[in-house]
Amino acid sequence: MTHAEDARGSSDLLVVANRLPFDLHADGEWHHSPGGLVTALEPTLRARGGAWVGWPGLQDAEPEPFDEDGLSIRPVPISADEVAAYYEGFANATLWPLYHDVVATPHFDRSWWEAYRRVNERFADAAAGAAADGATVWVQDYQLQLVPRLLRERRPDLRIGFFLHIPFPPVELFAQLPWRRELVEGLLGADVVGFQTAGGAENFRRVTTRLTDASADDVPITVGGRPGHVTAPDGRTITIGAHPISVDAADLEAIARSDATVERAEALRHELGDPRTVLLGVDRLDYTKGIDVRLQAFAEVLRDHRLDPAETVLIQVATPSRERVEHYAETRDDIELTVGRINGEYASIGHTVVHYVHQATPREELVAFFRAADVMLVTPYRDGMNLVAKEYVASRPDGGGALVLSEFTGAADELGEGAFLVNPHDLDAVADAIVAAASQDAEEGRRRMGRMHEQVLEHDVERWAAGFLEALGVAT
Ligand code: ADQ
Repeated sequence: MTHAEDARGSSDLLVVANRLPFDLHADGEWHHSPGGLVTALEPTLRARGGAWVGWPGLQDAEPEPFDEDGLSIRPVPISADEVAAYYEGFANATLWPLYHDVVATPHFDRSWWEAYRRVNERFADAAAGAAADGATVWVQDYQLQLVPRLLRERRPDLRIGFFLHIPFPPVELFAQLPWRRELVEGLLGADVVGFQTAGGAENFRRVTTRLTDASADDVPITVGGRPGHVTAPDGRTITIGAHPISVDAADLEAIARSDATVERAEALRHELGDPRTVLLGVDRLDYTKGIDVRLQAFAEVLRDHRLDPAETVLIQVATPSRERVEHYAETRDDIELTVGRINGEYASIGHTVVHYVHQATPREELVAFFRAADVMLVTPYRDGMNLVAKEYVASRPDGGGALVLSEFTGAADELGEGAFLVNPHDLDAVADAIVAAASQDAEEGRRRMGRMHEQVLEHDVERWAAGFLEALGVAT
């Protein structure tokens, strides 16, 4: 890695995201952190000598920019106080619950808003300093909704895209936000604003005309079809589209097919005591994910003797997440209490009914879990997309397994035909879906899984990135 001061102002394609594709550790070492977004965008950015603008993940650190294999890394520093107010506060205790149907009560705090604006300005400054004349900038997610406008003010020559990874709520909920107008005007600084679902895109379009002086068309917005258009008060036209994100499906399929994974999946089932049915949940530990409802439904299924606790195992993998935000600590306590209760009631010596793992798990191991699971439980109260559902489906080229999926996930729009769709607020329905999925006819199951597998293999994350960039006018 070399320092790249000379790269300033020379990038034709930039991604601006809260986090960089590298994490800076306290010992000064950088570590690559490959998530879905990084996998999808890094190759395109590297091929074009592009730049990634983001926070290195270590508060108070001010590392220098550097180049790594054709990619310019432009760190944006964030102080400890700002992490508390901008990230844990405004992003994760105001916007996150508000955008997820107020599943938890959003907290509105003026000092958090000030920090959010200040940090968004810093991201806009960094992007403005790294972009070449007429460059394309793709801004990511709810932490940076003011950046499109701030960037346009600094650099009117740029082509700016924005993609929201979480749901965009109906105007009746969004209107609670004291700074609603500033946020919408922030997003309208972009040329293209993308959402996970057609519903989210339509919610946003409605919000622009209700809360600002913009006007809009009213064509139905569809995935892969027509986008909507909003005309901003300054006369610019903004394209509003639905671009469902996906996973690196071919890679997951290859891992799932490997001998090592097949053997590991078999060994796992054996370690679990060769149960008849293995159920699985994999989530960031977040109150929106509905981990509580699936545990309750599972307990009722056992209580009502619809599945035999001696022959059934549920594995719940829950990655630690946002632990300094109050709601998250409470959610963790509730889940751990419920797991303890279910095991207290239904486990026996030598046979645990719920295996609970509160750790990040390596990708290969996760895929082995997917292959070992008869039933995957994805039950969020609201979720922008839910990549776990797609990862599970991509990991089942064998046609085995079943997916219980909340209808309030973006993924339900694409996987609804093959999954057991449920309303996660309806405990009886979740319990029924668990039983139906666990006892499905094998042939019918293969048909359902085959259909979903094909959908995800065809609509993978590379196609998502290419589709958005094409809407922005970048040939890939
Ligand atoms: P998230 O809310 O984080 O993403 P999700 O889409 O499910 O939710 O992605 C989670 C990712 O973390 C998956 O790739 C999963 O495999 C991984 N993961 C979960 N638990 C893990 C564990 N224990 N160990 C290792 N990895 C684990 C947000 C939005 C979603 C949207 C994505 C992408 O909330 O709705 O789908 O962004 O746009």
